Amino acid sequence: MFGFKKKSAKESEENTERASLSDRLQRTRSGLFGGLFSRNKKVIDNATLEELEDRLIMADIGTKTTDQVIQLLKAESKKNSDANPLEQLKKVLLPALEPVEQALTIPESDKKPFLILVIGVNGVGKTTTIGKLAKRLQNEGKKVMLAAGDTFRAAAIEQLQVWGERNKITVVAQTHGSDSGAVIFDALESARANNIDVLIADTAGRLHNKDNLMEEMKKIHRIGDKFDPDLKREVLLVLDAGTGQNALVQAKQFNESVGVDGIVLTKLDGTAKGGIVFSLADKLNIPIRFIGVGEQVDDLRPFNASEFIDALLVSDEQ
Ligand SMILES: Nc1nc2c(ncn2[C@@H]2O[C@H](COP(=O)(O)OP(=O)(O)O)[C@@H](O)[C@H]2O)c(=O)[nH]1
Ligand SMILES: [Mg+2]
Repeated sequence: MFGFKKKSAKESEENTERASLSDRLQRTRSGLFGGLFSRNKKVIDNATLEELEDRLIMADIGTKTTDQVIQLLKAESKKNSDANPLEQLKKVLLPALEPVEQALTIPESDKKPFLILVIGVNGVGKTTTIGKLAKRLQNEGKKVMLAAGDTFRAAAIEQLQVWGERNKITVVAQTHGSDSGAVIFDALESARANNIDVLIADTAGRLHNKDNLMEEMKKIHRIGDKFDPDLKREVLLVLDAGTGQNALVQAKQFNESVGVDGIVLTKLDGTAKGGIVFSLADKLNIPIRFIGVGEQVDDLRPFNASEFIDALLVSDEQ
């Protein structure tokens, strides 16, 4: 870690957390910056800049952001040539991610529940994320209910039910093949009757073809209005970081069809393509609510731009 001096107990604790985030992001980190900068090498020379440029492109950061980084870094190193290159990099990278650091907040309201509609293609980690998120909200003292809106796959309903049982969270479900909108409508009624704070609804990720999937999502969205035109909600899109530029394509499609309020970027622990977070921030500017860095229940973390960048910039030698 660069630039850290004497630490208080609290700071050391935060550092341990950050260190473990950097472990989780190890593949992206070593792909991006591994071996490029040493503490003793103060000046960023042209060869290093060229190598960095290649790596940023390889990491799916996108050409535009890559150009910005390289240009800014060139200017920065001219201005202040004995600055720590990692600090310069952080200065350049942080403004790219800060605008999408916006936490998911559940508004205090007499009119419950708040609906979180979880959408995304098959296999990105929707159901797993719902489990993690439900637990997190429960720990914050919220009453949570789940709706098994992925009626397309029987296994998806079971997966959610198992999860609900383990954590003592009610799961509203109907049989495989039933109408997803009807399940969510039922769940909304039940949640209101039971004074539930947050209803998290799972949805299907594959329906014959893309148009079909988008139509279904629109329909489900309308169910909320039908239940209560004033229903407060969050359309939460789950994306698998490992799919790189594909994640960006999916985000555009879902955003155009239903409007996305927030993104969860999963599987950052297993991929070298974590740079996609920069592309998403640059191209779409949709808040990134959480990142998924593992399969365990506490592996869903609020997205924090500074922590994320620090985790990527941990120098190899320390
Ligand atoms: N390593 C890792 N695996 C994850 C993460 N999130 C989800 N997964 C795994 O991805 C697979 C698909 O997840 P699932 O929730 O069923 O996806 P869904 O089809 O979108 O509901 C499962 O094996 C999960 O354990 C993550 O952040 N990291
Ligand atoms: Mg699922």
